[in-house]
Amino acid sequence: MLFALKIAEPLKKPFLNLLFPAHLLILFSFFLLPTPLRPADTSEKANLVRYSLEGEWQFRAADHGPWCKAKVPGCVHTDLMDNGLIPDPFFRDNETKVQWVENENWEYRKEFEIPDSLLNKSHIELVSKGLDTYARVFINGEKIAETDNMFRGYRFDLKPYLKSGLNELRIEFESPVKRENLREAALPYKLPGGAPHSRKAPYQFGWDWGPRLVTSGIWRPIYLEAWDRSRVEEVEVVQEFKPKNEVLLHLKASILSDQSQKLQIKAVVSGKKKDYIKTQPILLQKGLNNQTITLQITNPALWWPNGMGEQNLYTAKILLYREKQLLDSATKRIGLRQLVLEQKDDRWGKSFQFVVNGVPFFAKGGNWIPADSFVTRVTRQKYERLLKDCVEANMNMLRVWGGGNYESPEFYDLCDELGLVVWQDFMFACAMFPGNDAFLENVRQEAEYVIKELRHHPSVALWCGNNECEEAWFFWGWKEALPLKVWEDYEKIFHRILPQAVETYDSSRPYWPSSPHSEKLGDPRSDKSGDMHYWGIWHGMEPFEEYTKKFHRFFSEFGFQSFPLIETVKTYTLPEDWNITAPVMELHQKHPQGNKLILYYLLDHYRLPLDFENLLWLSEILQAEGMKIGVEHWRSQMPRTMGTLYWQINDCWPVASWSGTDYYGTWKALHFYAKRFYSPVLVVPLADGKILNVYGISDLQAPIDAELRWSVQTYKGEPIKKDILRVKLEPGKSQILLSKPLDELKENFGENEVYFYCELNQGWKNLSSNVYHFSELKRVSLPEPEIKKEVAFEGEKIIVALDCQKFAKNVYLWAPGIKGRFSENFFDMVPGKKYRVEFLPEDKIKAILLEEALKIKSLKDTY
Ligand code: BMA
Repeated sequence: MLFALKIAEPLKKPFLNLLFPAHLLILFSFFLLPTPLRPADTSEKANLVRYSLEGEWQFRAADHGPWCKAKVPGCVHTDLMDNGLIPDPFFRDNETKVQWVENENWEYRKEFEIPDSLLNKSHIELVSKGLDTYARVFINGEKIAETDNMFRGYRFDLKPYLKSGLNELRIEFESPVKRENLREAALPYKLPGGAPHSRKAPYQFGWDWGPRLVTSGIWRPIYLEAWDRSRVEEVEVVQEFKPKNEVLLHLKASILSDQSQKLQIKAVVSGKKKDYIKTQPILLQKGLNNQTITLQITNPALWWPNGMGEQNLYTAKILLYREKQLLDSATKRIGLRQLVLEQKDDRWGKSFQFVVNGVPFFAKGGNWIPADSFVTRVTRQKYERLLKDCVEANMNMLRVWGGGNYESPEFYDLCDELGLVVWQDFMFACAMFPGNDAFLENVRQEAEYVIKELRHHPSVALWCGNNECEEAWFFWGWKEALPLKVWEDYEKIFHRILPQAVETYDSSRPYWPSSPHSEKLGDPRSDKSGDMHYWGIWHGMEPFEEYTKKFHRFFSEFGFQSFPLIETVKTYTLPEDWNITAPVMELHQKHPQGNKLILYYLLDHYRLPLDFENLLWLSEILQAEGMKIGVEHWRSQMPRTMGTLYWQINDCWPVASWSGTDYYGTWKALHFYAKRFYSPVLVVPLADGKILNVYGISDLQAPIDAELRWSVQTYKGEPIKKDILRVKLEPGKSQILLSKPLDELKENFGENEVYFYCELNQGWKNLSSNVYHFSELKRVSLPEPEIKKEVAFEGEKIIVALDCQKFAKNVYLWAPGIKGRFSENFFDMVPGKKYRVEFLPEDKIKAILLEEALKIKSLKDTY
């Protein structure tokens, strides 16, 4: 929930002659050399050719200053940084020093030579996949287009404007803030939200975890396409599941033709084992033509979410021929699966669960925000690392939150490959929007474009209208403060335009108007149906235990903040900033009450840490423990609750936030905890009044026989009692394996003297283990655990073997100076057990180096 959008006042901009001193003029003048164009995609010898316009461009503050070197795709902030013209906005308080950038108009240009072979083509078009945001496009000085939506792709006819030899493409970007203000001034009332009149990533305007960095630029691919006669405009692949293990694939091609003509169309679907091919003649009329080719796939290899089976993928290709000559082709990678959102009446209200290939599954994951304030810096490697880390934490679903961007194609490709189901919001968050015709048409076209871009991805499960706009209207005082017209405009967008777009372009996927939302409009907090954002904890200052009193059907948001660890804090601070109330640390805390809330909760559970570094560290444990309470309770309640997506997976800059992995991808305690609380088989001790229930929860698809071992021990290491039980865990179920009165378990010991430990094993394999504390840990005098460690190579792997004499809470391993991560961290150790942790180095290292650098601490060492 966004209680206060912090919108920083722009600082005065420095004089532009300071920004562009004369010596830079000379320095940058050699960039004026034109770049010869090369075909971007030479693998296919089709008539249609594509020429990339990416790479080196020039930019300047519009109308003045020298042209400087720019990188496309990119944005004005990264270009200014690369030219040394602004400091890194992430360092210390530099964010405040670069605010002037948003008030400038910027222009980008590129000169390129056109080969005659290209000019001879009957059609030459400029294709842009993203211009951020208010752009005017000029070719050889002539204005050919104006755009006002960063989320839409555009195609412009260039044929009439291009000439032989040198051409110039120039794109002007008007200050988004100025244009937003103009649009705002045209309405008699002020709409709530960051920049509701602009179709531009909302988080750029500042969020409660993100800086205000309102940028401009050519942020997605841009290229020329030249073709004759005909091209494939679009392919939709519709799956029809048949009995007897068959799927009919309907490849619906839209083909553009500049004349009446007879061509050949070929459809090819390729799986791992087999290709399915069909060729047929096609009679085209001038204009857009639709043709469907159906292929029958036998014994389909299905696509499954992570943890449920393989992520089998097929490619579906449409090729267009004129006699032997390939004119154009289009390929989509798909996965064969039935993935539905099931909402059926049941004894608690109405279910809200995802069902894949007939199997319901508990959604385990979190909310994804853009991985950088400047998303053009996010490489495929960065996506891959973050998403693989989600898989490693046993997640199967991510929500792409509506205040960021529609993610780049790599993101969805990786989700397809890794089995991460995507809950996709449309990009509307915590705001109300205008309802004039131009805005509505812009939204309609955006939805059409985005749906067509993403609909072939098997990972995408659902389209959701917005983030918290319905909730805000009914619960944040907006309904009372704003005219009814604002709600009518809301209904136009979220109850008409967007669902219609989903119905028209992607009818097999569900549309959900808002997150949160329930069966009854205006009741987004219902625990009977729909999804829920539960923020009583954190924003509402309720204790963590409140989670265990909530039984909503699907938690699409809940969360708690923490600081990043000292290594990350060092990247944006100087030693003089190392205090959470120092101005730089406060600037990197965007929630107005954030630091207070962390301390408020911390004092309930833990002793005050020794120093700054330990406070950062302990805040992560506090956060992780909070999330653990929620998730373990909700998993124990399945099938009443069928999903937990915590807020939030990642960060867009180094900051105190709700994230489980920080800006650099470093796992916070939460991500390690998630790996455990999202494990496919989970053992959970949960107190219910005076009884301790031990739940066994299985997300597996077959029953398993396991062994439940439990014990009560003193923190000092004396065993009190223990037992072993044989249990059968049913697939997709949560069951109580053991119930005992708390008093009986702890006997005559004080509640701060003993703890309860349990584990589920299958043969030698430990499936899950857990600890229950009878008291808050601040009341427990934790003993010195006497941890022994040994570092050794096992084959290629570097393993740290550990054991302890006495109970150890939140054992933490780190190795200063060595890049890499431990497979487990922030874990508890009980005496008598051996622990093995793998070190995953970023570069090859010798075990001895790790042994020398390895450090270990636990909760005991923080106070
Ligand atoms: C959620 C999100 C964001 C916000 C977060 C923390 O509701 O939708 O708006 O960043 O809460 O306040």
